Amino acid sequence: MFEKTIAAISTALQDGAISIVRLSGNQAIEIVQKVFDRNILHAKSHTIHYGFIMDGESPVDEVLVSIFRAPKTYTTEDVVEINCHGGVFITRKILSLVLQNGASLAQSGEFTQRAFYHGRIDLSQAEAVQDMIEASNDRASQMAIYGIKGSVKKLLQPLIDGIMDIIAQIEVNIDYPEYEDIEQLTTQDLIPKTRVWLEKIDMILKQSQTGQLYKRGIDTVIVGKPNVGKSSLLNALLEEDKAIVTDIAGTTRDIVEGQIHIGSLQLNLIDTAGIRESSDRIEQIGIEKSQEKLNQAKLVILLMDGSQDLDEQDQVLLDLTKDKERLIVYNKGDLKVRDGICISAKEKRIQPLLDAIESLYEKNLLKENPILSNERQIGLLQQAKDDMNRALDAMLLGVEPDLIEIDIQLAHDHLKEILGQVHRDDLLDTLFSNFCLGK
Ligand SMILES: Nc1nc2c(ncn2[C@@H]2O[C@H](COP(=O)(O)OP(=O)(O)OP(=O)(O)O)[C@@H](O)[C@H]2O)c(=O)[nH]1
Ligand SMILES: [Mg+2]
Repeated sequence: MFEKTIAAISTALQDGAISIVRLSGNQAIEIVQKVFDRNILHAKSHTIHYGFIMDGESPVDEVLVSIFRAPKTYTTEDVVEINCHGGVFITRKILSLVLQNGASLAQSGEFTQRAFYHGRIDLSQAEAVQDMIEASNDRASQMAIYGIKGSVKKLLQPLIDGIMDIIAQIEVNIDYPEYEDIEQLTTQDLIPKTRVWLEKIDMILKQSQTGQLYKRGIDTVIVGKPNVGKSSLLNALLEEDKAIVTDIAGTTRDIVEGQIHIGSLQLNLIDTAGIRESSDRIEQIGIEKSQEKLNQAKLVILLMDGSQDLDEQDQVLLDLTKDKERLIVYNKGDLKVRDGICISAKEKRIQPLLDAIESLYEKNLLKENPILSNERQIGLLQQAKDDMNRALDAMLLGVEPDLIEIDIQLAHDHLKEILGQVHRDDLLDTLFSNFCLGK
């Protein structure tokens, strides 16, 4: 399918022990043969060969060359990998030698793109490859490996096939109304089926949205009125003195951020300016930012000064955060012990809060549930859901199946697009261009 044999450095471009120059395409073995001092033209697939890369008569590097013959390779084409010494200079030199001998420089993601075009993997699997590279925590890497193994397809294919059957039946009814032995599909038959599809789609959507939290970390904002110890808490969580702490109310005016891991959860923490009525212009801006961060946050830690009675300002914050996923936390537990989540940020006694966060998300544990792994996929599923809902609304109004078919067809297309079974080439190019070079 592809004329060109491509080559790229597949390892990070920095000095290291080993680097890999990878080639894929039907000329891969011949090209490497031109710069390698051992005969590999007839080498068996999945074998490794020791020798020297040569620039004419001069040895360039001592290497191991791995041969993978089509079709059981990453791209399904012939693939050759040259394991060389890991210096940037020598790796580039070997790459330029194979380019001089007929290979073309690969674009970002082009190896994976070929695997996709040759049908070895679907689009969701290709995306999972990049997700694995970018994974920064256990959950993210776990989701990526499920993705690589094809979990999204397993999840969606039954839905796609089921919907296809219905579309086919509607079309037969339209095309051959005179055939009496073909069952006539009525709107009444379709309604329960559509409801079941919608339920499934909804469940996958919900789980996938939770999955996103785990993958990218949970945006967590610490809010409270001034001086309750928000910055002290951030510092205690981060185990460093990142935010300024003073006994002056209104110390924090800007957003202070940091990241922590609790078990396999990742929290993207934000400390904010204490929220109160203020006439100070700078503090006002800080408070506006706090509210903006509060709106965007997935988790709110509402901090109270537990050594004092709750006042009107606390009440305002309780109201402001009541619709968010939140934990109400009493600080200054060294001065007064309280029921609920009671900590002392100053003395770095914050275990009750850590436990509360873990148990809050424990119930959502992903386990082995396959889910969609990125915004593109989730967006398409959302569109499929909207299409299905439109179809259902029309059915409930008694519209005939042949008029509803268009929405069902749209839902079907959107589901297939998740797997790349229908696609636009320009979109795919953009998608793969975000991949790593050499992947
Ligand atoms: N006793 C006691 N004092 C604390 C505790 N946590 C913070 N403080 C004190 O409370 C004061 C305010 O702490 P900060 O962490 O700056 O409070 P804040 O909520 O960030 O305040 P603003 O940035 O002004 O909104 C400081 O004097 C801290 O030392 C605690 O657990 N116990
Ligand atoms: Mg502060």
